[in-house]
Amino acid sequence: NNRTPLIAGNWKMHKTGAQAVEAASRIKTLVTSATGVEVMIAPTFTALYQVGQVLKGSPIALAGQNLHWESQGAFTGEISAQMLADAGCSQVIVGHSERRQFFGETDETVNMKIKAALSANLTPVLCIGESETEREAGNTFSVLDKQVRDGLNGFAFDGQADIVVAYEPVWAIGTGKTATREQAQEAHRFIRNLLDSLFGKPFASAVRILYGGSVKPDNVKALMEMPDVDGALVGGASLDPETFSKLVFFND
Ligand code: G2H
Repeated sequence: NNRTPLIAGNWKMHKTGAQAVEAASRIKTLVTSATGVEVMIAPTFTALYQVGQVLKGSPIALAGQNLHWESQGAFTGEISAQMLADAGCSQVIVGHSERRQFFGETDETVNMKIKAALSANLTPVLCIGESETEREAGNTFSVLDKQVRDGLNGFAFDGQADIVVAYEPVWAIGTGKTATREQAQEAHRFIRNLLDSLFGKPFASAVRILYGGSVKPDNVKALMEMPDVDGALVGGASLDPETFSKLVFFND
């Protein structure tokens, strides 16, 4: 395939502005010689603008961790796609399992956010994944099917729109448990086939499907060798620039 791997760091609720700037500058230096791989980092909202200034002129993409679906209005505490773009973002994480679990996000709100991101020319990183109970009950594929179908409801591929999907089995997030690479590949293949049936082959063969959930330097290479694993969405291991850069150089 000709998909460019994407290594994405999700800093979650970590780092002050100064700490974020320091880490971003260090990452920028460490990954300058990386070729054939795209890098993205998602700091907190309050650090976005500053980190964007640091990353200016570098190929590292800046992303928000969430957005609201309206462009502006009386929505206290929310941030719009336009505001993320204004702060320097080109991408945004949508529907992360922590947002679904702790902040009441549903496939319907995720869908509105996907549409808002696309209309502001931000690449959404749509996060999906089953819980431990759902996997044990044998419902992994039906859960993924619903999350993809409802999350991307109304989307039509026009040859342009860039969407990234992140498969993050909830039981592997921050727990130290990683899905085996065979489990990841099986889920990724299922997602790609579904995207093919919903939006056609040109979209399905171009879309990057990232794996997320306790990705670390010692397991990234094995995961990346799987044919439908196109990158990683990394939490814990993205916080330290040296560790994160090892993920970017997964092939070395
Ligand atoms: C999954 C992942 C990043 P971690 O949430 O989105 O976090 O790598 O810490 O499991």
